[in-house]
Amino acid sequence: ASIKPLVDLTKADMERVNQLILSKAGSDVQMIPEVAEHLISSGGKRLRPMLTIASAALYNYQGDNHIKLATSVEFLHTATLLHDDVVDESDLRRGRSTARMIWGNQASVLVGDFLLGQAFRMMVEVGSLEALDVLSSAACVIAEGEVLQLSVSKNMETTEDDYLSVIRAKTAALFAAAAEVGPIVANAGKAERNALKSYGTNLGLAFQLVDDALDYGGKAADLGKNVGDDFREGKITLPVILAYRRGTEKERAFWRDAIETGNNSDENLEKALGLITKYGALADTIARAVHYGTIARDALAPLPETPWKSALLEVIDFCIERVN
Ligand code: 2DE
Ligand code: MG
Ligand code: MG
Ligand code: MG
Ligand code: MG
Repeated sequence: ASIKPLVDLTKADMERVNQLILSKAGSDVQMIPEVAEHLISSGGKRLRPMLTIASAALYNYQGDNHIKLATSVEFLHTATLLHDDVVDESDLRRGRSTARMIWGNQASVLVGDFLLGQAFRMMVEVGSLEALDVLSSAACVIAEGEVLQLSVSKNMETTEDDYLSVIRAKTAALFAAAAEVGPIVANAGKAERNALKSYGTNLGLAFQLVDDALDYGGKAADLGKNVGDDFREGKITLPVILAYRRGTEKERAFWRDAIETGNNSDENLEKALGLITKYGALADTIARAVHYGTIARDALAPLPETPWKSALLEVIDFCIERVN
């Protein structure tokens, strides 16, 4: 499966989005475009803004507001990444040093704040209170998800439900909002909004489940991030929850020592990977992603068969099969 049908269909609009991204990342304060462009021009997939463009096109939207909303969505995403790499103390993203490694944590947080402000200004320019509501609510929910994740970090008693609440908030909320604002600008009905919201939510859940599987099972060269970051951070993701639940008493003691006490040496990462493999925890994490992918697919079932719909359906499989 490929993202190419979506890339091809959104090409003309995404060129306009990219222009707007560069212009709205501008500032007389030189460090702002410098830091922002480091991340903006680092070869991200632009998946979320493409969802906005596609979900407006699905309902034959003819104006320009979807360009601004797609740009807002990408700015929200970029702001979260700048902040995320500070919170996670990450060194690598998209195969490059993170902004915080080059300019420091302070610059990363503050440039993220600038982009957040610009995102909201563009929403105001669009003038849809409904779109503003959906995107500003998503910003709050994302932050809540990160705080919830922080509050359960290094706690091996974290449940699968806790984990799902975290990823629903920190990742799925922005996918959902990106997809929902399309039908909103296109003045489609409530049922159409809900269909795209459900598609986005479930696609986002699948996306983060795969992200969490790749953090253990991926290759650094593909990922552009370090393998094992989540382990070193003591982040409790589904592969860990499943391996812990299925482990022997001795293995469970190992997990508590590694995650709760913080004995996260490379040797222990290897051991953790061994247990995750032993209990099929990556395969089952991917199976869960497939499950949410199916719900995303079902959400689009009522929509007419168009190239846009096919492209959005193919994105589901792309997100599940991706290696980065
Ligand atoms: C990705 O998780 C989650 C991203 C959300 C980050 C949001 C923050 C709050 P990962 P990777 C930090 C900021 C909120 C704003 C600006 C509204 O697994 O593996 O850490 O790509 O992602 O590092
Ligand atoms: Mg991170
Ligand atoms: Mg994070
Ligand atoms: Mg991750
Ligand atoms: Mg991470």
